[in-house]
Amino acid sequence: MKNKYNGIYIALMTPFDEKENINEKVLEAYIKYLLKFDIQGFYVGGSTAEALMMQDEERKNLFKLVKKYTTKDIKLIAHVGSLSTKSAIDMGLYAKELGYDAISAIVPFYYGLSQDEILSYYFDIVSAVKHDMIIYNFSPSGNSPFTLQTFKKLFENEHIVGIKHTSQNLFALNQIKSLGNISIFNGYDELMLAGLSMGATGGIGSTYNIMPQKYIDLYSAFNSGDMEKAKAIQDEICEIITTLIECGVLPSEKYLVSKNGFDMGDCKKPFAKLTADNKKILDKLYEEKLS
Ligand code: MN9
Repeated sequence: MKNKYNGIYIALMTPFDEKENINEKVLEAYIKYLLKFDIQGFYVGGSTAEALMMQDEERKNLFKLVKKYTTKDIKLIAHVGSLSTKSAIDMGLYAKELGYDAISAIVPFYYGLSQDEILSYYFDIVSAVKHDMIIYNFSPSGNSPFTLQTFKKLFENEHIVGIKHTSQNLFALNQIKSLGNISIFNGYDELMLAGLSMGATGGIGSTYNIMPQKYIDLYSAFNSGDMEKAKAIQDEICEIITTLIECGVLPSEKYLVSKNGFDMGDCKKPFAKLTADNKKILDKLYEEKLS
């Protein structure tokens, strides 16, 4: 049974102190708070965690801490994607040993890889780690690094059980769905309802950190066929995300979570700090729509 990861997974943020080290106390308190919501899992060490700006040892430490603080029976997916296959395998083995349910990996995004090279990256990881793998389909350039034929080959592998589809191409999501009974996570939160309509079985998102209940409600409204409610929630979400994009998504999310009492600190360099003007805009957003 490949399709076993469904529902709402928060792409967990990493709180940092002034020296850009993981703030363990805040992480523990923040996880405790998020566990009060009816979510199915955490996606750990992804884009939202700023993991691509961390060293491997720090990424592994994050896996260890999140596992330790997650005291409820929810699923944990460790993102181990790296430019280096060896690093990805090393982090994957570590996450599996810690008891993570699955691993996930972005495609190596620096060199232009051929489809065969992309295939061998994923096959090398899963044949070494032998654990469930969720492909992370995201490309900042906007073009999918994968062809449909590549997806077909990937999903024939017994370990490759799902995809986090962070792409505006929802026709592609639907085509991927037709390849087999796999778990499909919608990746762009502003397209959550559209992604579900085209076949997503859940969602993984960064903006879930600032409004988890909205995604839980949207997902359940969709599943119970209450499209009007689902659409109304999606509209609210889109309005909020428009402001986040205007101010910078990750720094804004950290600022808003900090307003909820969890001091996330600043994003790692080279992310810029929020300007005073942006903070004013976000204060207003928080008061009007998020508190
Ligand atoms: O994890 C996130 N995508 C990336 C998913 O970080 C690349 C999304 O949650 C976006 O941040 C969000 C805003 O565009 O949809």
